[in-house]
Amino acid sequence: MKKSLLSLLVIATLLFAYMPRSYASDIVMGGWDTDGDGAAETVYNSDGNIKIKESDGTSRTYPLGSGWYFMGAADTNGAPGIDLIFNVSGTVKIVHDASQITSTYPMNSNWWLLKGGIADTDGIPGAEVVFNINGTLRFLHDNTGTMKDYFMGSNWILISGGIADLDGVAGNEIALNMGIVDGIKVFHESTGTSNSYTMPVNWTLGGIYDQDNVAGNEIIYSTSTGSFAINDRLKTNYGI
Ligand SMILES: [Ca+2]
Ligand SMILES: [Ca+2]
Ligand SMILES: [Ca+2]
Ligand SMILES: [Ca+2]
Repeated sequence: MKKSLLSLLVIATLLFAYMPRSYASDIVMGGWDTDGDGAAETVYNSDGNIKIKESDGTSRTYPLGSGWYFMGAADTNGAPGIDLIFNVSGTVKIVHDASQITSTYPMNSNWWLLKGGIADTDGIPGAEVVFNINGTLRFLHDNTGTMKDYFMGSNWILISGGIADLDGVAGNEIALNMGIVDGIKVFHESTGTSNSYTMPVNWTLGGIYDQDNVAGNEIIYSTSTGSFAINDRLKTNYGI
């Protein structure tokens, strides 16, 4: 009897010791150096607000409004600090913790983020955010607070891993599969131009990597007759 009472006391003490200290629903989203001072902050979803907490416990809070979805973290404005990118009910918002400014980009349309679409596409510091809006590529340049649209046609898909440096010049290109007739199109946002490559009816992507050991990645694919490389630096398509 005494022994079981003691056990209960021990259990009660342990329970008390390990009880959560507060019931606020702070959920960690990740750790990034959001203010650019060289040390990581912890970023929380705090009851629908974004809370950024320093290692010393101090914190800053950014309300976003309801119905947000975290799209990613990257330096988007080219200034020190990792910026946080959100879809807030169809509007893009970017939290800049270093300046404590939240930028808002109304999209006025249905859109979706390209896979791998948070990437530098113009060679100017800061990642762009790249969307597909009914066939139009939209580049959000947070460093200037502007967006640029380029209509690519209504029938294309991004090649898997197709946001990559393909010409050896700073900035990632966008490689699109335009279908049987139009082949592959490589879009250069830095110049607003694209190169097109005729493709056979049947081909299988092998990978996108630096095959020729010169700056820039090649698009490698196979057909029934062999293996080939699209080299956008040389604007050629040849057997390997
Ligand atoms: Ca920091
Ligand atoms: Ca850029
Ligand atoms: Ca490039
Ligand atoms: Ca190469």
